Amino acid sequence: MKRRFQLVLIKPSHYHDDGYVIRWWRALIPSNSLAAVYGLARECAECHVLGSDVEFDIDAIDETNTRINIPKLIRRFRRHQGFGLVALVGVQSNQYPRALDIARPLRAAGIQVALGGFHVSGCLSMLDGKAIDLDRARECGISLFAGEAEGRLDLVIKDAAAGALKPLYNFMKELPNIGGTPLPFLPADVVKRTLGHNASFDAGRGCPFQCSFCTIINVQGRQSRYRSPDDVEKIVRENWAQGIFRFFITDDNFARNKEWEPIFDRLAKLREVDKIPLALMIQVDTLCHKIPNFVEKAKRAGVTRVFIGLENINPDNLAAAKKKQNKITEYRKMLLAWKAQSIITLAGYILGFPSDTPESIRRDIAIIQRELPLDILEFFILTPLPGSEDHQTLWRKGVAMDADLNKYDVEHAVTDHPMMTRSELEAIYQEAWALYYTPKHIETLLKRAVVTKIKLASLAKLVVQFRAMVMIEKMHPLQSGVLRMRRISERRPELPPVSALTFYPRYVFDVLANNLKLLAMIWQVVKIKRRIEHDPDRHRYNDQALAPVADDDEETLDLLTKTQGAKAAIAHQHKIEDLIRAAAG
Ligand code: B12
Ligand code: SF4
Repeated sequence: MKRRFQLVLIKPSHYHDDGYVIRWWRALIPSNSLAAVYGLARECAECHVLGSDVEFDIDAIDETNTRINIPKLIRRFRRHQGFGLVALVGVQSNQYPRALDIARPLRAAGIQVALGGFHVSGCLSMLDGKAIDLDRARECGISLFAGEAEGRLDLVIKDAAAGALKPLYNFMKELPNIGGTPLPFLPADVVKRTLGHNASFDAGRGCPFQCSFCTIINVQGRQSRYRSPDDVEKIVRENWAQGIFRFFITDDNFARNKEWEPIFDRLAKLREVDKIPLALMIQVDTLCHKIPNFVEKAKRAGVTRVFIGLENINPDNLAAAKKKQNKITEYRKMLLAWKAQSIITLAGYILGFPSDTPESIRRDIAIIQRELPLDILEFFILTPLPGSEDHQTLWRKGVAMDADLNKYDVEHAVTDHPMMTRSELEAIYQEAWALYYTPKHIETLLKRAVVTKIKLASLAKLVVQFRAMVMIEKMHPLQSGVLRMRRISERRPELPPVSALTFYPRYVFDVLANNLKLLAMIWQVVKIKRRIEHDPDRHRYNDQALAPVADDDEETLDLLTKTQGAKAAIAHQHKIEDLIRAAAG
């Protein structure tokens, strides 16, 4: 009889403010970290890395949509005399406390556990090897993995099979090339537990910029490493064979992927020649429209949604975060370029930069609504995430930061702000969603969608999702899903226990109340959508945001006149234009 190595890959979720694990009947997007490690594990099994007399049983579990049944897992490992490994995959800082709670009973049962992802990698890249809380994992015998697993997972699996996992695997100094490595993949039954039947893959890693709040550059580096167009085609075809044709390309900045053009060309061929109805979402920077053909080729490749790291409209704030590449004078040009291709624009917007106040944030949101042709705005609280330069600076100076890693989810204030208390910052963060997603502005967004030929139903769905999640479920839309699942056993162990008599009535009430509120919200947006669809003048709609960029924008737009930083940015731009003119003679 062949021995069977049990490889269970778990992507942990984290605890909501209500004390329970965030888990849904259907989550938003499948985890790409899980797909990446699953793809590598599948290759290890196919190559028989443990010899020809060992077979693999591999499971991928995403806790955001699947319950981790610990007693069942323990029974399974006992049946196989502990021959296997539980890998806690893609663990972010906010997920680290939950990951340890999953690991503890497994370790107590003698099961081998390894843990990797951004928390461990970020800490080992920027801190002292102990911070933050890494010793907690070591104390219960969890093996830590820092860096990327391409070309290394077999080593961990072999050590686990020999019962000799090392306490630490640290590959932070050797970032692998990812071209030609096993491809990210998740079986259809895992993908089916998410909404919209999406798959995800990273076509590249690394970003050349140096934003001080960013962890990515310190974990994945600043050089572009990429998959080949052949690799990307294989990913698409393998998913298409399971009926999946929508993809989230997770590169933090696809515009700086050195292979963006051949990859787009190949995707365009798959759409136009092979008739795969691709629908893609990508992430880019605010200067992407300056790359010749980038936006047009994105359209041909099948991009329907683009996420832009806008972050802020005040140049002083952008400069404070070393995000000088974001030029507010280019924002309208860039957004109009995407609109011209009928692509839905989503932008990240960070609150809590040093010169932000509740008043300035309210003013800035109103300016965005009026003057920027942007569809979806996503708010985040500026957070010193472990692995970022910001965090390293505060940590070295000994500045107080919240000790609870569960709160490092970019939705909580975890350190002091010069102009606001932590609760004021959290309050304006909550208010920001309500300020942007008003019924009036939703109507404007849908009217703009008609004239820019964006499918009203697609935008309406996104608007509901972004409005509802924060207002009803008190959760960021990127953590969202359909029908929140809660179990009494998934309450955070540090919190006082709750009796079944209190838990179940509260749970039933919350599910009913929240879903009724959601239905009311959907109905409100549907009514707005229908009103617009029946308006005979809908194709003649115009407003300041949709107007072409004009020479006098810098005198008429609040975007370019309301802050000192904006005025300085305009003066700087004029100086550069003068120098270019002088150089040209
Ligand atoms: C795609 C993405 C999402 C997607 C999907 C989630 C996912 N992880 O795939 C969505 C939109 C849902 C999302 C949501 C959130 N995200 Co996100 N996301 C990303 C993004 C852009 C890519 C993730 C990815 O696929 N990376 C590529 C994979 C291959 O890298 P990896 O995860 O590090 O895994 C490699 C190694 O670490 C290693 N490895 C990983 N695990 C293990 C385990 C073992 C045992 C071994 C041996 C090796 C190993 O092998 C892998 C292959 O090399 C990253 C940024 C980034 N560049 O990674 C942010 C990032 C991970 N997200 C982040 C955050 C904060 C969030 C949210 C909390 C935001 C919010 N409030 O909504 C939520 C959390 C929701 C959730 N359930 O994850 C932060 C985490 C920072 C930190 N220090 O914790 C990041 C780093 C971005 C940032 N702002 O800095 N996210
Ligand atoms: S542009 Fe985005 S990925 Fe690049 S350094 Fe800045 S925040 Fe990080």
